[in-house]
Amino acid sequence: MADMALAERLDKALLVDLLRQMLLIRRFEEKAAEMYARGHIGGFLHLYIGEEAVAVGAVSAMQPQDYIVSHYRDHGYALARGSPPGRVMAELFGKATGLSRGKGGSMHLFDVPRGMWGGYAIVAGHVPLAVGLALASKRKGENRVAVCFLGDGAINQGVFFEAMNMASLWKLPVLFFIENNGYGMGTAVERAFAGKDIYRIGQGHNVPGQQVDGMQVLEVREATATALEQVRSGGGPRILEALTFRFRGHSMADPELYRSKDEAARWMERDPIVTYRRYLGEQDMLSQEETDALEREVGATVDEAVRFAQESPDPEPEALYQNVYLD
Ligand SMILES: Cc1ncc(C[n+]2csc(CCOP(=O)(O)OP(=O)(O)O)c2C)c(N)n1
Ligand SMILES: [Mg+2]
Repeated sequence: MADMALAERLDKALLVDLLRQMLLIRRFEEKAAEMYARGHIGGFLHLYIGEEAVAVGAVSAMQPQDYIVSHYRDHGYALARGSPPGRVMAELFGKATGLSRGKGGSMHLFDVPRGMWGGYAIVAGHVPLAVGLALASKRKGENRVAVCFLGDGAINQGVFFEAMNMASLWKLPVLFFIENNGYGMGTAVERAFAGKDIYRIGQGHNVPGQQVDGMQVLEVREATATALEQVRSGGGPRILEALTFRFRGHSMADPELYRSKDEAARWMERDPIVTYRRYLGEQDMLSQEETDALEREVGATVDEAVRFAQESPDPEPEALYQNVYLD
């Protein structure tokens, strides 16, 4: 890995914690898939497996006051931001103890005290919301950056350009974090995007962009930190494009006929967790015993999250009328 110089600047506890977070997201979602298959989770479930280095690297570079506004493949951001796994699982189960009180489900995770402002299902519909938060931050003189995560499928929506234009015109503190996993549902990015480099999509609006390897957590972290610094210092919005791949289908019901097994296998060889764990081992940062202990700890956390979700009550019928309008 080319991370050596990056790793030398970080202490061991942080380096290991990044692995722990990626493992937590992976094991959490493997369990969620199982719970879905067993009928405990209804509606849609979009797994993030394979993309963990993006959420963990990016979120670890954010400050606590910053906002996350994300697309619907959102479990990784909430978990990386420190939302309790039990409450995230309970939301997937539609329980009253869920992060969004059981009303949102997998695609609508909200944890406002931790700066997680959703989880949105309408492709690119959340981009203006992120820009709105950035506008509020600027007007109030707050030091808060809105980090808007969107997929490669969202960049061709008109609303993305409208919102980006406004953000650039008014120099708003927003980072457009484009998670390019190669596909929007079953459509390859080359079949949907007429341009060549997504990270340059903001050029005409004076929004600089950069590309990063989304399979390497330390590189994502470093690139995000640099971009955030520039945005925070008043330079206006920026774009970061992370190249990554989802190892599972678009959602739980996807026969994956649009991509080859070879392509998936090539990306899986670069599994962000496997490569990073190997790297930490090579650097004498993590022994086999420590790795095993980490796996056990994460496994116990996920089991506990499922227990919490299963034992939690359904929302009361009256909850249907709550939080619909502002009182
Ligand atoms: C406005 C709108 N159009 C279509 C859809 C249906 N849809 C759901 S996900 C998706 C693909 C989005 O792909 P991308 O942004 O690359 O995110 P990924 O699933 O790859 O993470 C589409 C077209 C939608 N939810 N919203
Ligand atoms: Mg995509």
